[in-house]
Amino acid sequence: PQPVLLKDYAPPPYLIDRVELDVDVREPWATVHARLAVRRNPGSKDTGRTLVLDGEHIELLSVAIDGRALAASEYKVDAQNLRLESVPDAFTLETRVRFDPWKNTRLEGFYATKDGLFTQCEAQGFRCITYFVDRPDVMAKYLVTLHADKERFPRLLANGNLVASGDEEGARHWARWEDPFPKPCYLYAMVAAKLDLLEGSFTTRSGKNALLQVYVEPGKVDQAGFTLHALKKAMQWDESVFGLELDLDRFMIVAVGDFNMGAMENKGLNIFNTKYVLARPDTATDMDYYLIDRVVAHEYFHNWTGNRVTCRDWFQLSLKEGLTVFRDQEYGADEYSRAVARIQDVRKLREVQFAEDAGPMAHPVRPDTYVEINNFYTPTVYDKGAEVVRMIHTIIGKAAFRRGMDLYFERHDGQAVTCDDFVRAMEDAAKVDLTQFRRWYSQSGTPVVACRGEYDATAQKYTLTVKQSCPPTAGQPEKLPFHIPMAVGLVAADGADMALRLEGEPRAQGTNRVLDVREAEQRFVFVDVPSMPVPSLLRGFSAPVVLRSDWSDADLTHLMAYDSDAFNRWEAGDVLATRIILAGVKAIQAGNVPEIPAAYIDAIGRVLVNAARDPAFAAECLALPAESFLAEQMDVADPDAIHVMRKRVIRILATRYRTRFEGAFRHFSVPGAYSPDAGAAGRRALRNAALAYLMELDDSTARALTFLEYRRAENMTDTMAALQCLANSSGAERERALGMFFEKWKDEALVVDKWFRVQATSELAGAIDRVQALLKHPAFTLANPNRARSLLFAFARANPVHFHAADGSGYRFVAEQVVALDALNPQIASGLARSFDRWKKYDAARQGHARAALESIRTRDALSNDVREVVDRALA
Ligand code: B3K
Ligand code: ZN
Repeated sequence: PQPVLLKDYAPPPYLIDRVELDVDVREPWATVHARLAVRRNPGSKDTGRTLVLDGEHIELLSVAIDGRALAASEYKVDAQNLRLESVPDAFTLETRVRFDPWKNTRLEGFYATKDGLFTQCEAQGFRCITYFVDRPDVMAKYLVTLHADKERFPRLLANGNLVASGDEEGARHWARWEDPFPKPCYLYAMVAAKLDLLEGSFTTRSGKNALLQVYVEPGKVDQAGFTLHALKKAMQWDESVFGLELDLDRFMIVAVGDFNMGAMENKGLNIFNTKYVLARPDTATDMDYYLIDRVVAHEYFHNWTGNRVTCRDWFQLSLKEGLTVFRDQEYGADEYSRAVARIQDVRKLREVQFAEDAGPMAHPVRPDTYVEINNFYTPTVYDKGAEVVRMIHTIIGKAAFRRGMDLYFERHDGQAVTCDDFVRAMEDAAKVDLTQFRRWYSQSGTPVVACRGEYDATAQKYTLTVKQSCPPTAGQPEKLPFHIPMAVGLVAADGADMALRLEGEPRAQGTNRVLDVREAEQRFVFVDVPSMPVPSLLRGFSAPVVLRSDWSDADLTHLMAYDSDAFNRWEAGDVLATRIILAGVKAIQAGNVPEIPAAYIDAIGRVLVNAARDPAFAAECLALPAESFLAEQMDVADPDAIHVMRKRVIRILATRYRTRFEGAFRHFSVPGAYSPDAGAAGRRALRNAALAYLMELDDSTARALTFLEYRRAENMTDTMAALQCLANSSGAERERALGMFFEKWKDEALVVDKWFRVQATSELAGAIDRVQALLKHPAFTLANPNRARSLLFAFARANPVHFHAADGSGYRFVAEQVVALDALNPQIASGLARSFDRWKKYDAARQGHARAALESIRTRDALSNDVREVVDRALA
């Protein structure tokens, strides 16, 4: 297949203003009758008279123009398109198609699951429902009528408002929905299913009463309450922070167990993976609750950033995704702990997005080419895209950012626009020039910012020299300097922030300020600096860059203790831990005994002593950098030595502070009824971090403590924390706990997913054999994406020491599963194939095994475009 290029964008020659669908469900068929109001696009330069519609996996039954049925000779149809020659300037096009939703294992378009039929149209699934001009710059108003068996499919839902419904012959019924807002077809949704319902309401600030509905599989309403609560919080937040309110009379969330991703923001009818809807204290962890809150907010926020203002083309995906992630991050920061939320988001960005940006799938936030658009719903488009929006916020400030958002909606409501339109609204509202800043949208790769500080005691000056560079990435050998907002402070020996005055300024301006780094090399001279400071750089992680600085270990422990920026207090510890582990890895490789500086051990001791001030933050400080992150820091990654050294640090800390960890485990218990709020979750996080340290000693006392905890735990957070420790331990408690867990939860799919995951990520020897055995477990199926993720993705992404086994067994196994999955569901298969992204980071022998595994995928015929693009790029 030919790649699609951004530079080839042209407006559509024909527009569709109105869509009437009549959908009839009668197993095995869904029959769709579409009436489309089509007209020439006055904005198109194309003067041809051919209308090309997209359509895949559907069988064309009839075509008519303005009521006249066309003969087969009057159109051309193939596996991708329906072509009509010499069409009028404006006309009504009618088509009838049918397809079998029960055979749709791709979970794209309209597909059947155990409780009924659901849609997923983004990015290009609508073409699997009817013939259409399937691109986001074609926006239409929809009127949809659904017909189905009443007993089997009691709920008939589509976007917008219910306008009529009734019974019809053969024990069937129908419902008609009208969406008053024009929308791109990727936001289309319909559901015909048997579901239970939880309802609520929300009065918007302009006084409109909106009906809120959460639909879940029968018997699960007791797990839907938190989602309804989160939806109301998100509605409230968007009104108060951005002045945005719901524009519909009704907002629906439907949960489905078979879903390719997290959730989907279809207008007025969001469809969610059950993982981001269902929660009860005994089935969901604190992290599950937190993610539900963020995802519900994210999808709701899309109603304005994505739906009211949408993307002109798929290269602009970050226009809605980067902006909406930024919005859900801010929501999370306001609802929970800002510092902890930021630490977690940055950890993920650096573990996953930085690796993507350094690998074969590297692409700009606004990609300029793709083969399969579904491969570009990436950490770069989402999370780096959010960082780019955050940098604009940092550069122009909160008030100007809000004016920019207002201007963006004023200009573009109801339109399909570009990332550049967004930046222009921000520029115009703030009266700043973001010309250079726009390079963040077009250049891929993670910039490296190297800082060197020099103190001149006589002149009382501190000079910070900042050099930026960006490594070459796929298709981009050279980069131009970025505009980088760098938030900094200078920390004095007593721990206080110094007043900051740059040379040439009349007076000091606060103790925390944002430097505009624009050149390849730039100097910032601070004056009136009374003593040698320790610089606190890139506070709050103000730009998505790799920061290098010449801090000593003592500088870092000073920042850990005193930095007024909480993120940088955590970051100093993370930098120091990374330094120690990487030095230890070198020592191990050279056959020496690694050393751990006493200053670091003492600093962790202080974290424990002060933990009560902010338990959630302390828990983050106790979590060492991930193995995957450490691997990225090496020229040739050594997964075994990283694993050994990282564990050694944990064990040394556990031995040294055993009493303190035991004390923390007892002290930070959470009495009373379970609540997922930040305070209670933070105490549990600390307590369970302490337990994990103790279990690293893997002696009988620790195992007994953990097993007891496993049995007495009353919520899933504590249960899973204990089970995870036991799954990594060699004692007999392991099998007992795993057996008890499965027996108790075998009917709760999301909990069974946890059971698979905890085994797939176990670091014990023989992991791969156990994973292979679990493939044959009666509860395992490749057809359910959550289940596939819980076993296969967990192994390939979160068990580095076994995935990268030196004999290549991990690679071979995952390659086989990519092929097996591809036959069912290309999107999920291609996600798994991306586990090979960083294969060139490893030694020659591992590279040989990885290459062979990738080749074994590539030589299969009937490979999907999704997997082919990923594998071709990896092998290029
Ligand atoms: N917009 C959807 C993602 C669609 C993915 C298509 N492969 C969910 C979200 O970002 O909110
Ligand atoms: Zn989104």
